[in-house]
Amino acid sequence: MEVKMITFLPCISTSVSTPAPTLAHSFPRFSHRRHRHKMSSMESLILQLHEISAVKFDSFKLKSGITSPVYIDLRLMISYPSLLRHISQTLITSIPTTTTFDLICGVPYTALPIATAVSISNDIPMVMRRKEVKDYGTSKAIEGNYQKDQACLIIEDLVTSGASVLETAEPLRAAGLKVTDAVVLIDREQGGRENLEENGIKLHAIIKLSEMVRVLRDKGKLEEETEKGVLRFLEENRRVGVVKAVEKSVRVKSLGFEERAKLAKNEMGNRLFEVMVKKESNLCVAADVGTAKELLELAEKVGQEICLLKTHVDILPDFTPDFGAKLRAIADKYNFLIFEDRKFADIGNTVTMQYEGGLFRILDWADIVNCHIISGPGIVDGLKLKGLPRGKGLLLLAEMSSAGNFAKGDYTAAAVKIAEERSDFVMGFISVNPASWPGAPVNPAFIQATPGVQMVTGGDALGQQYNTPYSVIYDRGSDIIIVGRGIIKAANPAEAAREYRLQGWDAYLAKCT
Ligand code: S5P
Repeated sequence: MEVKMITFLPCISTSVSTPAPTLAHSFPRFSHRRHRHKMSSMESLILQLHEISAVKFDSFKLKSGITSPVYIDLRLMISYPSLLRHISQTLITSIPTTTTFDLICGVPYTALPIATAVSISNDIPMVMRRKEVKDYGTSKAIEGNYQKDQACLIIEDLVTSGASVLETAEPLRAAGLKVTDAVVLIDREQGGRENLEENGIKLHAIIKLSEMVRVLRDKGKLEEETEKGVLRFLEENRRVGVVKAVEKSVRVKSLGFEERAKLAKNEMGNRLFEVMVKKESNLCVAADVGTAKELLELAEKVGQEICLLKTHVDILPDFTPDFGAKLRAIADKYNFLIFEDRKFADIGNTVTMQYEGGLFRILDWADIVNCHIISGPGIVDGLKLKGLPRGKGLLLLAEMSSAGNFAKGDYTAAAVKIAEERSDFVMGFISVNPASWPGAPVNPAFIQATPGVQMVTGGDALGQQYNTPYSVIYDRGSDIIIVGRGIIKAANPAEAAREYRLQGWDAYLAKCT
């Protein structure tokens, strides 16, 4: 392997701002001289990043699908310790003195070494946000020692839309920490600052992408054409980001669940909206426990917090014909609806029998069921034949949460069409990202319910993918969070359910204001 020799420009002094070991940290405000020092430090950082090829100029397809003339990969910095030290010192000394904090937290993964370097050289305690929450042991989303109401500064390497900073802020806030500031090495200037501001987080950026290209051009590292291309790209994409944010707020602001209840053509859809408003809950618990006995106990524990309880009745070895009546009594006591996640997928005639008969007699006790549309609209007509006269509702699986699934594009659009044509029985969808469906927003009479929800993003070993309550409700345009293991495996499911309910409801309120 070829080893490239790189000479780094001198690091800035590390002695200027080592804070006293008190709890709240802040750093001296910059004097004029410090400002000049900051400028040259920024320039030197830019040149070093360019030298190690952490910044590349070409045509790159980004995760979002857009083609960018610049690509930044800051993961490389861990191979250059003096650069990492330089970055961490520049980051921490650029925070204004008015900003005080007790702890720092790096956004996983790239900013973790930066945060660690800041923590060690400035004696500031650090906490760590887990990207994947274990479902064994302590199941903690935040690692480290902290106390409620302590202020936590978020450290990030690169901000585009600000989504990853928000994903880290959310579990920190859920754990009782205050998050009001984030410091980032590079701001791509594509709406991140505005998005974070809207969420109560002030962004302190060391390098703006536009400044970076100007410095590289001044230092002869970039052609004029390339500089212009990047600046043009930034200008166009900055606008896109802002317009999207505005569109989103206008769209979701318009209707709350109360108004949407009146639009629902399906009786059960109307009832569900009303339960949600009454209980201030958009939480559905996926009661995937081992026995009917445990399920009924769980329903008692979380009943107060939920609008829906979702069952998989075919996993209960101790199922008895009176299960439905027992669950119904608990549902009535706490005012929630029962959703049997049967995922029917057969032809119309067969599903009528599966719905009504067999061991489970789902039609007798479940308020809501769901189905795939793989077999065409006949499946919905079959279920409707049995369900509509009894006032039941149906959710169509328009998208799925598991990795590599095929429910997307035309398939999702077909589900919407089938629903529109049968809206007396179809009350909504199982969805993942309805805000991005073609023609979104979807008819607000339909309810969107989204599985794959935990306090932090991540997944399990079998392809499940998790998003946070905030991102599901606010960013992805859903209405209901469906939470299974995040609640049932928690040490205290009732408390966890309450936390999810509050987060889900706050995100809904944020959409409406
Ligand atoms: O696409 C889907 C659709 C559903 S209904 N992905 C899902 O995970 N589900 C269900 O949601 C799944 O069957 C399970 O009951 C629940 C998710 O559970 P968790 O433990 O991963 O939160």
